[in-house]
Amino acid sequence: MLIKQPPDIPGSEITSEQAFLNRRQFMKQGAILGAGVGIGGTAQAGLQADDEVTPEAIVTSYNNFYEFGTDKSDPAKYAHEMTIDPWTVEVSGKAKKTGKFAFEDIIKGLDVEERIYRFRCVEAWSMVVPWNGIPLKKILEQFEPSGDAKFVEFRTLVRPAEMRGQRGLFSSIDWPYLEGLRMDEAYHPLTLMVTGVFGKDLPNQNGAPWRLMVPWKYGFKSVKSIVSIRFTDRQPRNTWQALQPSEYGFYANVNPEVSHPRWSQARERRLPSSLFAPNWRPTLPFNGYADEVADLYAGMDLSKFY
Ligand SMILES: Nc1nc2c(c(=O)[nH]1)N[C@H]1C(S)=C(S)[C@@H](COP(=O)(O)O)O[C@H]1N2
Ligand SMILES: [Mo]
Repeated sequence: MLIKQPPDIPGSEITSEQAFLNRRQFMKQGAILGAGVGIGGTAQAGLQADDEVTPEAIVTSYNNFYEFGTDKSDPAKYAHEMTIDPWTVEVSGKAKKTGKFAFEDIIKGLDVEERIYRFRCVEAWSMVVPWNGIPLKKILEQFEPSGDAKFVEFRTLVRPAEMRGQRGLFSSIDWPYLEGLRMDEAYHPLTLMVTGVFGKDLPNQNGAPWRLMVPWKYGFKSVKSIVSIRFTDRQPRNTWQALQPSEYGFYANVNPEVSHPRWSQARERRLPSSLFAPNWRPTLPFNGYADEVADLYAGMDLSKFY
């Protein structure tokens, strides 16, 4: 993912003693958590028996949000500089209702659900995160997309004055950060527009006030701090694909059999993980959600559509 620093170098690992302590603390709470945060229906789809929720301190401090810098610790340090109120979202393209909308008007009246999802970054680390959010379908339907809307595209805020990673020529990313989904992926019941985490408002570093979450795809699909939703008949050219098409595609479905050109995707480091005790585990097809989503890709060669 990273351009100036390969993802497998030890410096990017969480090595602190605190991380170990958090993990041990968490394991002690595991039994309580299993009983107390039991949730039904699709909320637990894909979770494996040994999945434990990643400590909140890690979820909110080990981030990728290049608008604030490329180091994992940069977003937590600098994302508070981003103003999220007021927040306006522009809806455009192939839909009946388009225009500029206040964020709170879009989500008004829609139920926020808790979904505990496995989360797998293309860099081969992973977490388990209790997100709060609204099924994307419920949000998009309000705009009445037309029949020829085959894809939906999302863009992140561009505001260099508040987003230091967008200043200057250091970054090779052509802002805004852009991502897209096929409409059937966007309407899948697992696809969530996230507004919170651990039962609280989403911290800026995690993509406030709202960000996408598609649990069977690599993390880069889950675009943060969205200000634009566009319905289109053409497959969007997403940021990482534009940057490095041989390494990142449009689909980005988690797939242990398709290696990244620079590393294997067969296994992942479940955080907290340290240099001395790397918490490796096998990566699962579609990140463990194959039963729910494999049908979406029936007949497609997933080594070609990566
Ligand atoms: N706008 C924007 N969205 C983004 C990114 C980014 O750099 N900018 N990074 C992506 C990547 S690579 C990952 S792994 C996830 C990280 O989400 P988290 O920090 O909440 O764990 O956000 C994704 N969304
Ligand atoms: Mo990522």
